[in-house]
Amino acid sequence: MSDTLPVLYSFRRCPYAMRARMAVAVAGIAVNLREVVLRDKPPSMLEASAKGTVPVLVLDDGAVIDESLDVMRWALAVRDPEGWLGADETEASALISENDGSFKHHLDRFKYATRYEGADPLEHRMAAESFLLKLNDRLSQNSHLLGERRSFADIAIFPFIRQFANAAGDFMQDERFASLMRWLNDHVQSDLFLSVMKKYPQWHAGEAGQAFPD
Ligand SMILES: N[C@@H](CCC(=O)N[C@@H](CS)C(=O)NCC(=O)O)C(=O)O
Repeated sequence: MSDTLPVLYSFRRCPYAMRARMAVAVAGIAVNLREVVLRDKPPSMLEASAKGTVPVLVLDDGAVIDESLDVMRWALAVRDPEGWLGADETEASALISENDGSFKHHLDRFKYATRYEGADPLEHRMAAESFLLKLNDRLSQNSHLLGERRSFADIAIFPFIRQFANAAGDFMQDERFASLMRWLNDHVQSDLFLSVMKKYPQWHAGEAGQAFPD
């Protein structure tokens, strides 16, 4: 594999890394993917970005992009074949800020309640509902969050809704979430998502990494 490809440090199950991988894949940008184990982060990743979160993209000129939304924007600036950046940017940012902010806060405390002292999972599930219903309302009017085609906001948000739905089980089968679940299932079963969820072994220094997308 060429040494000049950008390097993408990623973790398969991380929703932030998923959205970055989907943007890189839709743009058709070849990268060298290094699968990270979060409790055993490679020193080269920490040298590139000391905050120690995935995804991290290291470009061939050494520039580092270590926020998933920035990785998405970088990839789509190279090529945006489906026009993901064409949807209303203000609405997209408002939805993504709420997703990454309060919804993610409640998702973590619902899903991993034991990691947060005093967190009551049901309280956090209830607090997350307003965002889910807001999305459901949009999705009962259009097949995607900002219109009839998938765009930046759908891809940035659905990996987190997937995590929530996996943890919430039957709760999400309620009729109130029908449009949201239809949208979620479409994304989870999409060729794009399946293509970025292949399993790769942990990368170790000195190894070649994986050709992505393959
Ligand atoms: N704001 C960052 C958040 C990334 C993030 O928090 N990723 C998690 C994994 S899902 C992580 O790497 N956590 C570090 C750790 O668990 O050690 C982004 O959008 O890229």
